[in-house]
Amino acid sequence: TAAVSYSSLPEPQTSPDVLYTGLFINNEWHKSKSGKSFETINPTTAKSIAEVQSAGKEDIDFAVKAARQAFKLGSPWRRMDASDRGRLLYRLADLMERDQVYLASLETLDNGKPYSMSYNVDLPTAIKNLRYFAGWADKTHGKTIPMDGEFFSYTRHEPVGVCGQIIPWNFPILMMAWKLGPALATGNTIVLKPAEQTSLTALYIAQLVKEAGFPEGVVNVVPGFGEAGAALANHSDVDKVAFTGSTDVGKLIQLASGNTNLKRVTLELGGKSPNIILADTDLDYAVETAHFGLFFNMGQCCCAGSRTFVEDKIYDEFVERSAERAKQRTVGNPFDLTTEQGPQVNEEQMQKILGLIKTGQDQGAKLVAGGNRPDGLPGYFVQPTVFADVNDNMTIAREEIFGPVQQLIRFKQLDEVIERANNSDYGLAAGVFTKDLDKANYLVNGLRAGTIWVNTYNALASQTPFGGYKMSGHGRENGEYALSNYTEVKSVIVKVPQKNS
Ligand code: TXE
Repeated sequence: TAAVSYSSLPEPQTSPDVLYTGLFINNEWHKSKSGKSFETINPTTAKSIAEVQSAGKEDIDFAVKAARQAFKLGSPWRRMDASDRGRLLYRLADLMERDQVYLASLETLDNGKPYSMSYNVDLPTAIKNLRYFAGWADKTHGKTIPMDGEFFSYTRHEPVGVCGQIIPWNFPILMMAWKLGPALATGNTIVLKPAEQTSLTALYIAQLVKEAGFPEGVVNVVPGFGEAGAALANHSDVDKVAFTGSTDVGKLIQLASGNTNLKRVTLELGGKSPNIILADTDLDYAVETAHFGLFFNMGQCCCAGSRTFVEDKIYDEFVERSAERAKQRTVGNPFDLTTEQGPQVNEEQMQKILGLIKTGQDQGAKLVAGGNRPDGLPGYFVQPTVFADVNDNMTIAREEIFGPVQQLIRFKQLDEVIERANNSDYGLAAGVFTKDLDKANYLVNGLRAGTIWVNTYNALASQTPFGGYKMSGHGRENGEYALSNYTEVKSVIVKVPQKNS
């Protein structure tokens, strides 16, 4: 996307060493107290890469204690100048840049995404994100307020405290950066749980946190399954949980907060985003951008444009060109620099996607490209798949597929398409393609989603907030707005002998 800086591509390390597989607590590596571990699988080959320690409830307790200790009044972290918190974040970003080839290679090995993407997109955007929030560290502050009465009042923006951060597997490094940046810039301490499918890069970055010089206990990284996430969400000494993942688990996290200490909760959940293509648009560009809007990252994007609404007049042509483009998409070894599409993250996701493709066919949608696993590839690959003649009520138009499956839906009128686009439990993102400014603005105002792209898709950057309406979650990541998710506002009111203007 335009937001990404493309650099030349150095050769990947196709079998990067796995250096860290433990629990990172208090800047040290630990084994799980239960002795349990789990395999992390290479989705390209379906073979095991390494054994990772599996955090249980006792390990979460230990990590939360470390984070609480680091947050104590008078601790090195609490007494540090805000500008120095920023410097540590800049240093972490520099170390990630130093190790960009290694980290991008490890991400590709563990997640399956093309190395060209992990090197050119995931790493640079994560690094920029940390730098963006590093800059905020000493630039976010409260206000002095002309309060009625003989008082002087001001606000302090204080860190929330110990933050649990539970992240998914689709952008492991980037989601980690989105969570660490604003939390550390504002002075919180962290217990972060990576997704069980993709722990390796988070663990390597944990070691970089130590190398950068963060005091012990400020960032703790605990690999493990949902059980470990649930222990964080239910922990009474955790002040906030930030979660990115499925809507079902998001609901559990909010319930856990209500059942325990009403910890603050921010959620970034699923989507079924509409991408609306009007007949006046540049057809070649719209076909290519809608393709990218859905197939990027193997379709494993919460904001994927997975309901492509195409105006009646150009519908047939759009279907034909989209199917053609999908058939040309290169699928294979993600370390091959010409590969556009690697495997899905694991077998479970692949099976879920294949099941939904079957449902689409059973419910009468017309398969115009793909539909199966490609021949001759051992990993969890799914062919780039396109459905035409999709109706709003079909399962494939309602449920998040999270795979390389495009739904092309016909519409005639603007009013009608706004209503149909909004007829979803989700509201994460939407796209609009038109040359008519009035129509674009009408759609922008009518669509209920946290991000609206006009004549582009998937353009994301650190400066611009991202988050959902409705069941896509609440709270915003990125941008100045993200800071408020990690601060409490304290009003301080001081009696003065005589107030003057
Ligand atoms: O998600 P989970 P899964 C969607 C997508 C995908 C579906 C299922 O549709 O097909 O969710 O994916 C942790 N308490 N998205 O099963 O389970 C888990 O260990 C606390 C959209 O992978 O939500 C992992 O770290 N935590 C999405 C994280 O939650 C729990 C990205 C996400 O896993 C937990 C990923 C519990 N009870 C999937 N159970 C997006 N919004 O980008 C699991 N976890």
